[in-house]
Amino acid sequence: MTVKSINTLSLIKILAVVLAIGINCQNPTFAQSVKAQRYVCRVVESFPHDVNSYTQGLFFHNGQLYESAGQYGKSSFRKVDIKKGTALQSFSFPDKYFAEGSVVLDNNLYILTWMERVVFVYDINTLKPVKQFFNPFAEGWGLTTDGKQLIMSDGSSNLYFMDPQTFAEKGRIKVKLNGKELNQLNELEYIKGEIWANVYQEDYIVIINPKTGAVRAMADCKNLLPGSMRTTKTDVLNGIAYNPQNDQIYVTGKYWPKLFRISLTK
Ligand SMILES: [Ca+2]
Repeated sequence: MTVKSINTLSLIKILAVVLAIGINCQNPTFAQSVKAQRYVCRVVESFPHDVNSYTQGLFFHNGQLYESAGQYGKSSFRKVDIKKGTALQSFSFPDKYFAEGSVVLDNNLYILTWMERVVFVYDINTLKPVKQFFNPFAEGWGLTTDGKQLIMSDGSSNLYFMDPQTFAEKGRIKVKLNGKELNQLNELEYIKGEIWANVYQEDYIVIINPKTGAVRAMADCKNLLPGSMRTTKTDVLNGIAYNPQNDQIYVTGKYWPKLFRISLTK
């Protein structure tokens, strides 16, 4: 082998590596191998929360907190007095519906049902029914919006971007934590260009890149609700709401006696 041929071979190898890196940068698989930053949830302020609410959806609209709650025979939607933890206005669902995530987009309130495949739509100002959609997926879990599309979880590692006019799928991402698929994505909140998600039965929240599905960070929330406030009925962490009016984030859990305004620290 001549010196020239070695150089040519080396050049080809270098080009191949450069090309591979270039391709990987475009490839979502590469993006999903990012290692998640770790944060801890800290309580900034505590509020009372209805201990009988099996929290499924939590969000702010025009500075007002709203919550949907699940379980057959107990599902409800309420406009919440955050200082008292009581309902200013509310309605219940027929026993056959298990209400899930909820969100408002363009004054339409969307509420998912778990396995009934119905998506209820109401006027958020009057809480009067507007229409219903068929959920093309077998289950509905969490719901949020980026201001254009609805973003839905179904208990898998996928997040679906849904057309608010038709409830047809417009796209999806597969969520990966440290390169591995992350299942059981539950309540959602779109916060400043990222999707925050509860993971069912886990004490942490993940922060997801909506383009690649990569988890950019995870926040440990296991110390939020003190042991002294837990009973045999206390269920899992669930419910994230962002209030753009004060730039603050609120979280709670199913049958939790408290709702917390939180900050993340390293
Ligand atoms: Ca939410």
